[in-house]
Amino acid sequence: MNKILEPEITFINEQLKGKNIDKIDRRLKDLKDIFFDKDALSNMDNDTIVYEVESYLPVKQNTEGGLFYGITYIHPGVVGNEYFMTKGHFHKIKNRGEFYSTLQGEGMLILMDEERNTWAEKMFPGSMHYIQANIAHRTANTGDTILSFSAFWPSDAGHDYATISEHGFSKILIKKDNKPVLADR
Ligand code: S6P
Ligand code: ZN
Repeated sequence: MNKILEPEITFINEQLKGKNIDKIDRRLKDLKDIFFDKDALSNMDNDTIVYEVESYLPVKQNTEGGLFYGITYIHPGVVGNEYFMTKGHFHKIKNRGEFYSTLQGEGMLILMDEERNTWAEKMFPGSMHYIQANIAHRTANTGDTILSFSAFWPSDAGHDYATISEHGFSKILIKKDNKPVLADR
């Protein structure tokens, strides 16, 4: 075989393009269980977009041996004093890791192990994050502009959202004196 092919996707000028790009958005109404301050939440517009994800899924979900790629865009904002953030999840097959690499903005990658120890890593353009197997992960936008990052994960990893939806992380990331602080709930 001697063929020179075009790439299936490109990411030029912050735009992911190609066939089969899957796009989703998550609005406040989809995230009711994750934010701590339910009063603040009830006074906000349910339709506010918190984050968007564009993914390139070249193989079927749950395929062993494949890889997925996605870009997450988290809008700036707070619910009460908690930063806009993703739902967060363990992988369904827990021993699957993941890479994140920050494109724009500033934020925090919040990590929690199975014993519910929670810590965070700063995200800024160019920061790289290796999320080890068996670790729940969530990202929060701590800046005034969109936080965007690339993610690379195994196609059989899947997502366990239920554990976080029910029990949350053991700490929340709040804005205190204009700075992000990991606080006990
Ligand atoms: C997938 C990867 C990301 C997230 C995205 C949204 O394993 O970690 O693409 O899906 O950042 O977060 P969440 O928690 O709503 O999936
Ligand atoms: Zn993940």
